[in-house]
Amino acid sequence: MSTGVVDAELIGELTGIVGAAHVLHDPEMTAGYSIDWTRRFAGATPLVIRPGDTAETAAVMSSLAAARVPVVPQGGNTGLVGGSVPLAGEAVLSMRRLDGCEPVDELASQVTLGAGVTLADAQAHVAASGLSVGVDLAARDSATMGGMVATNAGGINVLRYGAMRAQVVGIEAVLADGTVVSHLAGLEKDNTGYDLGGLLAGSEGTLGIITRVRLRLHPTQPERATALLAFETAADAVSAAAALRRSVAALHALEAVFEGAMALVSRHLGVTPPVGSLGKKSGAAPSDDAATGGAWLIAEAAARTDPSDELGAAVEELADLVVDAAVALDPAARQRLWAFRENVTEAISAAGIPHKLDVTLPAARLAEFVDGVPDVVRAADPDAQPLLFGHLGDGNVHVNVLGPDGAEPSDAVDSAVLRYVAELGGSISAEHGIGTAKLSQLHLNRTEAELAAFGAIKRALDPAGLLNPNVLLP
Ligand code: FAD
Ligand code: 2HG
Ligand code: ZN
Repeated sequence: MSTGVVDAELIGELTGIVGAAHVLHDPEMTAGYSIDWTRRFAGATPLVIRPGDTAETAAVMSSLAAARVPVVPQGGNTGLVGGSVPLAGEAVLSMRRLDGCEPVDELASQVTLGAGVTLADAQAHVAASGLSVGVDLAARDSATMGGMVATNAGGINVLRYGAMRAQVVGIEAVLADGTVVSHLAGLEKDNTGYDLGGLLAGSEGTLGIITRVRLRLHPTQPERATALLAFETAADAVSAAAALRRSVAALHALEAVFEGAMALVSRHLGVTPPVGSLGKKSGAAPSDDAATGGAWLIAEAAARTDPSDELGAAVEELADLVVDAAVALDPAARQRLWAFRENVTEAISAAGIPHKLDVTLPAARLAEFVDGVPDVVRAADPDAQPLLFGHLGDGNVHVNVLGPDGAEPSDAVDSAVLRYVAELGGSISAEHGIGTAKLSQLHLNRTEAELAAFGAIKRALDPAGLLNPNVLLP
Protein backbone atom coordinates (compact mmCIF):
# COMPACT_ATOMS: atom_id res chain seq x y z
CA MET A 1 0.00 0.00 0.00
CA SER A 2 1.40 3.45 -0.87
CA THR A 3 1.95 5.89 1.97
CA GLY A 4 0.17 9.22 2.30
CA VAL A 5 1.46 12.76 2.66
CA VAL A 6 1.28 15.28 5.46
CA ASP A 7 -1.01 18.09 4.24
CA ALA A 8 -2.74 21.10 5.77
CA GLU A 9 -5.90 19.09 6.40
CA LEU A 10 -4.02 16.46 8.44
CA ILE A 11 -2.09 19.12 10.37
CA GLY A 12 -5.38 20.84 11.17
CA GLU A 13 -6.91 17.57 12.37
CA LEU A 14 -3.91 16.77 14.58
CA THR A 15 -3.85 20.32 15.95
CA GLY A 16 -7.48 19.85 16.95
CA ILE A 17 -6.47 16.76 18.95
CA VAL A 18 -3.28 17.82 20.77
CA GLY A 19 -3.24 21.64 20.42
CA ALA A 20 -1.05 23.81 18.20
CA ALA A 21 1.83 23.86 20.71
CA HIS A 22 2.22 20.10 20.29
CA VAL A 23 2.26 19.80 16.50
CA LEU A 24 5.70 20.86 15.32
CA HIS A 25 6.61 21.31 11.67
CA ASP A 26 9.19 24.11 11.67
CA PRO A 27 12.50 22.35 10.76
CA GLU A 28 14.30 24.18 13.57
CA MET A 29 11.84 22.72 16.07
CA THR A 30 11.88 19.20 14.60
CA ALA A 31 15.66 18.90 14.09
CA GLY A 32 16.39 17.53 17.58
CA TYR A 33 13.82 14.74 17.06
CA SER A 34 15.46 13.70 13.77
CA ILE A 35 18.98 12.78 14.88
CA ASP A 36 19.89 10.01 17.29
CA TRP A 37 22.04 10.20 20.44
CA THR A 38 25.14 8.84 18.66
CA ARG A 39 24.80 11.32 15.73
CA ARG A 40 25.27 8.35 13.38
CA PHE A 41 21.61 8.18 12.30
CA ALA A 42 19.85 11.31 11.04
CA GLY A 43 16.82 12.01 8.86
CA ALA A 44 14.09 14.59 8.60
CA THR A 45 10.42 14.73 9.50
CA PRO A 46 7.50 16.83 8.26
CA LEU A 47 5.80 16.61 11.64
CA VAL A 48 6.40 15.93 15.34
CA ILE A 49 3.22 15.23 17.33
CA ARG A 50 3.29 15.30 21.13
CA PRO A 51 0.12 13.76 22.60
CA GLY A 52 -0.61 14.32 26.30
CA ASP A 53 -2.46 11.10 27.18
CA THR A 54 -3.72 7.76 25.87
CA ALA A 55 -6.91 9.16 24.34
CA GLU A 56 -4.96 11.79 22.38
CA THR A 57 -2.45 9.12 21.28
CA ALA A 58 -5.32 6.94 20.02
CA ALA A 59 -6.94 9.83 18.14
CA VAL A 60 -3.59 10.82 16.58
CA MET A 61 -2.90 7.25 15.45
CA SER A 62 -6.38 6.97 14.00
CA SER A 63 -5.80 10.16 11.93
CA LEU A 64 -2.33 9.07 10.79
CA ALA A 65 -3.70 5.65 9.82
CA ALA A 66 -6.54 7.19 7.81
CA ALA A 67 -4.01 9.40 6.01
CA ARG A 68 -1.58 6.42 5.64
CA VAL A 69 1.30 8.40 7.20
CA PRO A 70 4.10 6.26 8.68
CA VAL A 71 5.23 7.11 12.20
CA VAL A 72 8.26 6.65 14.44
CA PRO A 73 7.47 6.51 18.18
CA GLN A 74 10.07 8.32 20.28
CA GLY A 75 10.73 8.52 24.02
CA GLY A 76 13.96 9.98 25.37
CA ASN A 77 15.79 9.42 22.04
CA THR A 78 18.69 7.69 23.84
CA GLY A 79 18.43 4.48 21.79
CA LEU A 80 21.72 3.36 20.23
CA VAL A 81 20.60 1.49 17.09
CA GLY A 82 18.95 4.30 15.09
CA GLY A 83 15.42 3.08 15.86
CA SER A 84 13.99 6.27 17.33
CA VAL A 85 14.49 8.72 14.46
CA PRO A 86 12.69 9.30 11.14
CA LEU A 87 14.99 8.03 8.38
CA ALA A 88 12.53 8.18 5.46
CA GLY A 89 10.38 11.21 6.21
CA GLU A 90 8.06 9.57 8.77
CA ALA A 91 6.10 11.60 11.33
CA VAL A 92 7.52 11.41 14.87
CA LEU A 93 5.22 10.63 17.79
CA SER A 94 6.96 11.96 20.89
CA MET A 95 5.64 10.24 24.00
CA ARG A 96 7.46 12.35 26.58
CA ARG A 97 4.34 14.24 27.74
CA LEU A 98 2.78 11.01 29.06
CA ASP A 99 4.76 11.50 32.26
CA GLY A 100 2.23 10.71 34.98
CA CYS A 101 3.18 8.41 37.89
CA GLU A 102 0.30 6.65 39.65
CA PRO A 103 0.64 5.99 43.43
CA VAL A 104 2.84 3.00 44.30
CA ASP A 105 0.71 -0.09 45.05
CA GLU A 106 2.57 -1.16 48.19
CA LEU A 107 0.38 -4.24 48.70
CA ALA A 108 1.43 -5.61 45.31
CA SER A 109 4.89 -3.95 45.11
CA GLN A 110 3.93 -2.55 41.71
CA VAL A 111 3.48 0.82 40.04
CA THR A 112 1.77 2.08 36.87
CA LEU A 113 3.70 4.75 34.97
CA GLY A 114 3.13 6.80 31.83
CA ALA A 115 5.27 5.90 28.83
CA GLY A 116 7.08 9.24 29.02
CA VAL A 117 8.23 8.91 32.66
CA THR A 118 12.03 8.91 32.75
CA LEU A 119 13.83 6.15 34.61
CA ALA A 120 15.26 8.68 37.08
CA ASP A 121 11.75 10.01 37.85
CA ALA A 122 10.43 6.45 38.23
CA GLN A 123 13.28 5.62 40.63
CA ALA A 124 12.58 8.76 42.69
CA HIS A 125 8.81 8.10 42.69
CA VAL A 126 9.05 4.57 44.16
CA ALA A 127 11.97 5.20 46.57
CA ALA A 128 9.84 6.42 49.50
CA SER A 129 8.06 3.04 49.54
CA GLY A 130 11.38 1.25 50.10
CA LEU A 131 11.10 -0.20 46.60
CA SER A 132 13.25 0.01 43.46
CA VAL A 133 12.85 -0.37 39.70
CA GLY A 134 14.63 -3.58 38.59
CA VAL A 135 16.43 -2.03 35.61
CA ASP A 136 19.06 0.70 35.92
CA LEU A 137 21.21 2.28 33.21
CA ALA A 138 23.39 5.33 32.70
CA ALA A 139 20.86 7.14 30.45
CA ARG A 140 18.42 7.22 33.39
CA ASP A 141 17.80 11.00 33.22
CA SER A 142 16.38 10.80 29.67
CA ALA A 143 15.39 7.19 28.86
CA THR A 144 11.63 6.67 29.25
CA MET A 145 9.49 3.77 30.36
CA GLY A 146 7.99 3.39 26.86
CA GLY A 147 11.40 3.32 25.18
CA MET A 148 12.84 1.00 27.79
CA VAL A 149 10.02 -1.53 27.36
CA ALA A 150 10.08 -1.13 23.55
CA THR A 151 13.82 -1.99 23.52
CA ASN A 152 13.63 -4.50 26.40
CA ALA A 153 16.47 -2.48 27.98
CA GLY A 154 19.04 -4.31 30.10
CA GLY A 155 21.55 -2.25 32.06
CA ILE A 156 23.57 -3.05 35.15
CA ASN A 157 21.24 -5.17 37.30
CA VAL A 158 20.07 -7.82 34.82
CA LEU A 159 21.99 -10.54 36.64
CA ARG A 160 19.77 -9.91 39.69
CA TYR A 161 16.37 -8.85 38.35
CA GLY A 162 16.30 -9.57 34.60
CA ALA A 163 15.80 -7.08 31.75
CA MET A 164 12.80 -4.79 31.21
CA ARG A 165 10.47 -7.54 29.91
CA ALA A 166 10.85 -9.30 33.27
CA GLN A 167 9.60 -6.16 35.09
CA VAL A 168 6.41 -5.74 33.01
CA VAL A 169 3.26 -7.04 34.72
CA GLY A 170 0.82 -4.93 32.71
CA ILE A 171 0.71 -2.80 29.58
CA GLU A 172 -1.48 -0.28 27.78
CA ALA A 173 -0.83 0.46 24.12
CA VAL A 174 -2.37 2.04 21.06
CA LEU A 175 -2.32 -0.09 17.91
CA ALA A 176 -1.60 1.23 14.42
CA ASP A 177 -5.29 1.92 13.68
CA GLY A 178 -5.87 3.80 16.95
CA THR A 179 -7.36 0.89 18.95
CA VAL A 180 -6.42 0.93 22.66
CA VAL A 181 -5.43 -2.38 24.28
CA SER A 182 -5.11 -2.22 28.05
CA HIS A 183 -4.22 -4.94 30.55
CA LEU A 184 -2.92 -3.22 33.68
CA ALA A 185 -4.28 -5.27 36.61
CA GLY A 186 -0.81 -6.67 37.31
CA LEU A 187 -1.99 -10.03 38.59
CA GLU A 188 1.09 -12.18 39.27
CA LYS A 189 -0.75 -15.22 37.92
CA ASP A 190 -2.90 -14.50 34.86
CA ASN A 191 -3.02 -17.17 32.16
CA THR A 192 -5.76 -15.66 30.04
CA GLY A 193 -4.11 -15.81 26.65
CA TYR A 194 -1.33 -14.06 24.78
CA ASP A 195 1.08 -11.88 26.80
CA LEU A 196 0.83 -8.54 24.97
CA GLY A 197 3.29 -6.89 27.39
CA GLY A 198 5.85 -9.59 26.65
CA LEU A 199 5.24 -9.17 22.90
CA LEU A 200 5.58 -5.37 22.97
CA ALA A 201 8.78 -5.64 25.04
CA GLY A 202 11.56 -5.64 22.46
CA SER A 203 9.19 -4.74 19.58
CA GLU A 204 11.03 -1.42 19.02
CA GLY A 205 7.91 0.56 18.13
CA THR A 206 6.88 -1.79 15.29
CA LEU A 207 3.74 -3.33 16.85
CA GLY A 208 2.12 -0.61 18.95
CA ILE A 209 2.58 2.65 20.82
CA ILE A 210 3.10 1.96 24.53
CA THR A 211 1.16 4.51 26.62
CA ARG A 212 1.36 3.06 30.17
CA VAL A 213 3.33 0.27 31.83
CA ARG A 214 2.81 -1.50 35.12
CA LEU A 215 6.08 -2.65 36.67
CA ARG A 216 6.92 -5.12 39.39
CA LEU A 217 9.18 -3.47 41.98
CA HIS A 218 11.89 -4.94 44.21
CA PRO A 219 12.82 -4.31 47.85
CA THR A 220 15.55 -1.65 47.98
CA GLN A 221 18.95 -3.06 49.01
CA PRO A 222 20.42 0.02 50.71
CA GLU A 223 23.75 -1.33 51.98
CA ARG A 224 26.36 -1.47 49.24
CA ALA A 225 29.95 -2.48 48.69
CA THR A 226 31.74 -1.87 45.40
CA ALA A 227 35.06 -3.33 44.24
CA LEU A 228 37.22 -2.28 41.30
CA LEU A 229 39.45 -5.22 40.35
CA ALA A 230 42.30 -5.16 37.82
CA PHE A 231 43.45 -8.16 35.73
CA GLU A 232 46.33 -8.83 33.37
CA THR A 233 44.18 -10.71 30.87
CA ALA A 234 40.60 -10.81 29.70
CA ALA A 235 40.53 -14.54 30.44
CA ASP A 236 41.39 -13.85 34.09
CA ALA A 237 38.59 -11.26 34.31
CA VAL A 238 36.10 -13.71 32.77
CA SER A 239 37.12 -16.48 35.22
CA ALA A 240 36.85 -14.07 38.15
CA ALA A 241 33.41 -12.89 36.98
CA ALA A 242 32.15 -16.49 36.86
CA ALA A 243 33.53 -17.12 40.37
CA LEU A 244 31.88 -13.97 41.76
CA ARG A 245 28.54 -14.97 40.26
CA ARG A 246 28.81 -18.35 42.02
CA SER A 247 29.97 -17.04 45.39
CA VAL A 248 28.32 -13.65 46.09
CA ALA A 249 24.61 -14.11 46.85
CA ALA A 250 24.13 -10.32 47.13
CA LEU A 251 25.80 -9.63 43.74
CA HIS A 252 23.97 -6.64 42.19
CA ALA A 253 26.19 -5.62 39.25
CA LEU A 254 29.24 -7.11 37.54
CA GLU A 255 30.62 -4.84 34.86
CA ALA A 256 33.83 -4.73 32.81
CA VAL A 257 36.03 -2.15 31.11
CA PHE A 258 38.88 -3.44 28.98
CA GLU A 259 42.25 -1.82 28.21
CA GLY A 260 41.78 0.84 25.50
CA ALA A 261 38.30 1.79 26.72
CA MET A 262 39.79 2.35 30.17
CA ALA A 263 42.50 4.59 28.68
CA LEU A 264 39.85 6.66 26.88
CA VAL A 265 37.51 7.09 29.85
CA SER A 266 40.43 7.90 32.19
CA ARG A 267 41.54 10.69 29.86
CA HIS A 268 37.94 11.91 29.54
CA LEU A 269 37.58 12.07 33.33
CA GLY A 270 41.12 13.34 33.88
CA VAL A 271 41.66 10.62 36.52
CA THR A 272 43.81 7.47 36.45
CA PRO A 273 42.07 4.36 37.84
CA PRO A 274 43.13 3.61 41.43
CA VAL A 275 44.09 0.06 40.43
CA GLY A 276 46.24 -0.80 37.40
CA SER A 277 46.18 -3.81 35.08
CA LEU A 278 49.07 -5.57 33.34
CA GLY A 279 51.04 -5.83 36.58
CA LYS A 280 51.58 -2.06 36.63
CA LYS A 281 49.60 -1.62 39.83
CA SER A 282 48.18 1.62 41.18
CA GLY A 283 48.67 4.94 39.44
CA ALA A 284 49.82 3.62 36.03
CA ALA A 285 47.96 4.95 32.99
CA PRO A 286 46.05 2.29 31.01
CA SER A 287 47.16 1.47 27.46
CA ASP A 288 45.24 2.67 24.38
CA ASP A 289 45.58 -0.73 22.78
CA ALA A 290 42.63 -3.06 23.44
CA ALA A 291 44.75 -5.96 22.17
CA THR A 292 47.18 -5.66 25.10
CA GLY A 293 44.62 -7.53 27.12
CA GLY A 294 44.26 -5.81 30.51
CA ALA A 295 40.82 -5.68 32.12
CA TRP A 296 38.93 -4.19 35.04
CA LEU A 297 35.81 -5.48 36.77
CA ILE A 298 33.40 -3.48 38.88
CA ALA A 299 31.59 -5.83 41.26
CA GLU A 300 28.85 -4.42 43.46
CA ALA A 301 27.05 -6.27 46.23
CA ALA A 302 23.81 -4.85 47.70
CA ALA A 303 21.73 -6.10 50.63
CA ARG A 304 19.61 -5.03 53.64
CA THR A 305 22.70 -5.52 55.85
CA ASP A 306 26.32 -4.61 55.04
CA PRO A 307 27.52 -7.01 52.28
CA SER A 308 31.19 -5.89 52.41
CA ASP A 309 32.42 -8.99 54.29
CA GLU A 310 30.77 -11.28 51.73
CA LEU A 311 32.24 -9.35 48.78
CA GLY A 312 35.66 -8.95 50.47
CA ALA A 313 35.92 -12.69 51.20
CA ALA A 314 34.99 -13.54 47.60
CA VAL A 315 37.63 -11.13 46.26
CA GLU A 316 40.29 -12.63 48.56
CA GLU A 317 39.59 -16.05 47.07
CA LEU A 318 40.50 -14.58 43.66
CA ALA A 319 44.04 -13.64 44.79
CA ASP A 320 45.62 -15.73 42.00
CA LEU A 321 43.74 -13.80 39.32
CA VAL A 322 43.46 -10.22 40.62
CA VAL A 323 46.46 -7.92 40.05
CA ASP A 324 45.13 -5.10 42.19
CA ALA A 325 41.87 -4.21 43.98
CA ALA A 326 40.09 -1.23 45.56
CA VAL A 327 36.91 -1.49 47.63
CA ALA A 328 34.56 1.41 48.38
CA LEU A 329 31.64 1.56 50.80
CA ASP A 330 30.40 5.13 51.10
CA PRO A 331 28.36 6.60 48.20
CA ALA A 332 30.97 9.18 47.07
CA ALA A 333 33.83 6.65 46.97
CA ARG A 334 31.63 4.08 45.21
CA GLN A 335 30.62 6.70 42.65
CA ARG A 336 34.30 7.44 41.95
CA LEU A 337 34.80 3.76 41.00
CA TRP A 338 31.57 3.64 38.97
CA ALA A 339 32.65 6.72 36.99
CA PHE A 340 35.19 4.57 35.09
CA ARG A 341 32.31 2.41 33.80
CA GLU A 342 29.35 4.78 33.58
CA ASN A 343 31.21 7.41 31.52
CA VAL A 344 32.64 5.15 28.82
CA THR A 345 29.78 5.83 26.39
CA GLU A 346 30.07 9.59 26.91
CA ALA A 347 33.87 9.41 26.50
CA ILE A 348 33.53 7.54 23.20
CA SER A 349 30.91 9.98 21.97
CA ALA A 350 33.24 12.88 22.79
CA ALA A 351 35.95 11.16 20.71
CA GLY A 352 33.85 10.55 17.59
CA ILE A 353 30.97 8.67 15.98
CA PRO A 354 31.35 4.98 16.79
CA HIS A 355 29.74 1.88 15.39
CA LYS A 356 28.17 0.14 18.39
CA LEU A 357 28.07 -3.64 18.45
CA ASP A 358 26.22 -4.82 21.53
CA VAL A 359 26.62 -8.59 21.76
CA THR A 360 26.25 -11.55 24.14
CA LEU A 361 28.48 -14.62 24.14
CA PRO A 362 27.93 -17.98 25.75
CA ALA A 363 29.99 -18.10 28.99
CA ALA A 364 32.33 -20.75 27.55
CA ARG A 365 33.32 -18.52 24.55
CA LEU A 366 33.46 -15.13 26.28
CA ALA A 367 37.22 -14.92 26.96
CA GLU A 368 38.02 -16.20 23.46
CA PHE A 369 35.78 -13.46 22.00
CA VAL A 370 37.28 -10.62 24.02
CA ASP A 371 40.80 -11.76 23.06
CA GLY A 372 39.92 -12.36 19.42
CA VAL A 373 37.67 -9.44 18.51
CA PRO A 374 40.35 -6.69 18.24
CA ASP A 375 42.02 -8.71 15.46
CA VAL A 376 38.66 -9.29 13.75
CA VAL A 377 38.04 -5.52 13.79
CA ARG A 378 41.50 -4.66 12.44
CA ALA A 379 41.30 -7.31 9.71
CA ALA A 380 38.09 -5.64 8.48
CA ASP A 381 39.44 -2.07 8.81
CA PRO A 382 43.12 -1.66 9.69
CA ASP A 383 42.57 1.94 10.86
CA ALA A 384 39.71 1.15 13.21
CA GLN A 385 40.04 1.29 17.00
CA PRO A 386 38.05 -1.26 19.03
CA LEU A 387 36.88 -0.22 22.53
CA LEU A 388 35.46 -2.99 24.72
CA PHE A 389 33.36 -2.79 27.88
CA GLY A 390 30.03 -4.12 29.07
CA HIS A 391 27.95 -6.17 31.45
CA LEU A 392 30.36 -9.10 31.85
CA GLY A 393 28.15 -10.81 34.43
CA ASP A 394 25.56 -11.29 31.65
CA GLY A 395 28.12 -12.28 28.98
CA ASN A 396 27.30 -8.93 27.31
CA VAL A 397 30.19 -7.08 25.64
CA HIS A 398 29.82 -3.62 24.07
CA VAL A 399 32.24 -3.51 21.14
CA ASN A 400 32.47 0.14 20.10
CA VAL A 401 34.58 0.91 17.06
CA LEU A 402 35.96 4.31 16.05
CA GLY A 403 37.62 5.20 12.76
CA PRO A 404 40.65 7.49 12.42
CA ASP A 405 40.21 10.94 14.04
CA GLY A 406 36.80 9.95 15.37
CA ALA A 407 35.29 9.23 11.94
CA GLU A 408 33.03 6.22 11.45
CA PRO A 409 34.84 2.95 10.70
CA SER A 410 34.09 0.89 7.61
CA ASP A 411 30.75 -1.03 7.62
CA ALA A 412 32.86 -4.14 7.00
CA VAL A 413 33.71 -4.03 10.73
CA ASP A 414 30.07 -4.54 11.71
CA SER A 415 29.51 -7.57 9.54
CA ALA A 416 32.87 -9.14 10.50
CA VAL A 417 32.25 -8.76 14.25
CA LEU A 418 28.63 -9.88 14.10
CA ARG A 419 29.53 -12.93 11.98
CA TYR A 420 32.22 -13.80 14.53
CA VAL A 421 29.63 -13.51 17.34
CA ALA A 422 27.21 -15.78 15.51
CA GLU A 423 29.99 -18.35 14.83
CA LEU A 424 30.69 -18.48 18.56
CA GLY A 425 26.99 -19.05 19.31
CA GLY A 426 26.24 -15.54 20.59
CA SER A 427 23.55 -12.92 20.01
CA ILE A 428 24.15 -9.91 17.74
CA SER A 429 22.00 -7.75 20.04
CA ALA A 430 22.16 -8.24 23.79
CA GLU A 431 20.12 -5.25 24.96
CA HIS A 432 19.98 -2.31 22.50
CA GLY A 433 17.82 -4.00 19.87
CA ILE A 434 18.15 -4.35 16.11
CA GLY A 435 16.91 -0.89 15.08
CA THR A 436 18.16 0.11 11.68
CA ALA A 437 21.82 -0.53 12.56
CA LYS A 438 21.62 -4.34 12.52
CA LEU A 439 18.65 -4.87 10.22
CA SER A 440 20.70 -6.55 7.52
CA GLN A 441 22.36 -8.92 10.03
CA LEU A 442 19.27 -10.30 11.80
CA HIS A 443 19.47 -13.47 9.69
CA LEU A 444 22.66 -14.38 11.60
CA ASN A 445 20.55 -15.16 14.68
CA ARG A 446 17.06 -15.85 13.32
CA THR A 447 15.94 -18.54 10.89
CA GLU A 448 13.75 -17.89 7.86
CA ALA A 449 10.89 -19.60 9.69
CA GLU A 450 11.29 -17.27 12.67
CA LEU A 451 11.45 -14.20 10.42
CA ALA A 452 8.29 -15.37 8.64
CA ALA A 453 6.54 -15.65 12.03
CA PHE A 454 7.75 -12.13 12.91
CA GLY A 455 6.31 -10.88 9.59
CA ALA A 456 2.95 -12.55 10.28
CA ILE A 457 2.68 -10.90 13.71
CA LYS A 458 3.60 -7.53 12.20
CA ARG A 459 1.00 -7.82 9.43
CA ALA A 460 -1.70 -8.85 11.92
CA LEU A 461 -1.17 -5.79 14.14
CA ASP A 462 -0.02 -3.24 11.56
CA PRO A 463 -1.30 -4.39 8.14
CA ALA A 464 -0.37 -1.12 6.39
CA GLY A 465 3.19 -1.18 7.80
CA LEU A 466 2.93 2.32 9.29
CA LEU A 467 4.70 1.73 12.63
CA ASN A 468 8.45 2.35 12.56
CA PRO A 469 8.94 0.90 9.06
CA ASN A 470 12.77 1.12 9.00
CA VAL A 471 13.57 -1.01 12.01
CA LEU A 472 13.82 -4.60 13.16
CA LEU A 473 12.04 -6.41 10.34
CA PRO A 474 14.05 -6.95 7.14
P1 FAD B 1 14.04 5.99 22.35
O1 FAD B 1 15.49 6.07 22.07
O2 FAD B 1 13.25 7.21 22.16
O3 FAD B 1 13.42 4.81 21.46
C1 FAD B 1 13.99 3.54 21.43
C2 FAD B 1 13.08 2.59 20.63
O4 FAD B 1 11.85 2.43 21.31
C3 FAD B 1 12.73 3.10 19.25
O5 FAD B 1 12.60 2.02 18.38
C4 FAD B 1 11.38 3.77 19.44
O6 FAD B 1 10.60 3.80 18.27
C5 FAD B 1 10.75 2.89 20.50
N1 FAD B 1 9.84 3.59 21.42
C6 FAD B 1 10.12 4.64 22.23
N2 FAD B 1 9.04 4.96 22.97
C7 FAD B 1 8.05 4.11 22.60
C8 FAD B 1 6.70 3.93 22.99
N3 FAD B 1 6.13 4.69 23.93
N4 FAD B 1 5.97 2.95 22.40
C9 FAD B 1 6.54 2.16 21.44
N5 FAD B 1 7.81 2.28 21.04
C10 FAD B 1 8.56 3.24 21.61
N6 FAD B 1 20.44 0.45 26.95
C11 FAD B 1 20.49 -0.71 27.66
O7 FAD B 1 19.75 -1.64 27.37
N7 FAD B 1 21.37 -0.85 28.70
C12 FAD B 1 22.21 0.13 29.08
O8 FAD B 1 23.01 -0.04 30.00
C13 FAD B 1 22.15 1.37 28.37
N8 FAD B 1 22.94 2.41 28.73
C14 FAD B 1 22.91 3.56 28.00
C15 FAD B 1 23.77 4.59 28.36
C16 FAD B 1 23.78 5.76 27.63
C17 FAD B 1 24.71 6.89 28.03
C18 FAD B 1 22.92 5.91 26.51
C19 FAD B 1 22.89 7.17 25.70
C20 FAD B 1 22.06 4.89 26.15
C21 FAD B 1 22.06 3.70 26.88
N9 FAD B 1 21.20 2.63 26.56
C22 FAD B 1 21.24 1.47 27.28
C23 FAD B 1 20.31 2.73 25.39
C24 FAD B 1 18.96 3.42 25.70
O9 FAD B 1 19.02 4.22 26.83
C25 FAD B 1 17.87 2.40 25.89
O10 FAD B 1 17.68 1.72 24.66
C26 FAD B 1 16.51 2.98 26.32
O11 FAD B 1 15.65 1.91 26.55
C27 FAD B 1 15.88 3.88 25.28
O12 FAD B 1 14.82 4.62 25.89
P2 FAD B 1 14.28 5.95 25.20
O13 FAD B 1 13.10 6.42 25.96
O14 FAD B 1 15.39 6.92 25.04
O15 FAD B 1 13.82 5.38 23.80
C1 2HG C 1 26.22 0.71 28.57
O1 2HG C 1 26.20 -0.42 29.02
C2 2HG C 1 25.24 1.06 27.49
O2 2HG C 1 26.96 1.59 29.03
C3 2HG C 1 25.87 1.79 26.31
O3 2HG C 1 24.52 -0.06 27.09
C4 2HG C 1 26.80 0.90 25.54
O4 2HG C 1 27.76 2.75 24.42
C5 2HG C 1 27.51 1.57 24.36
O5 2HG C 1 27.82 0.84 23.42
ZN1 ZN D 1 24.91 -1.79 28.19
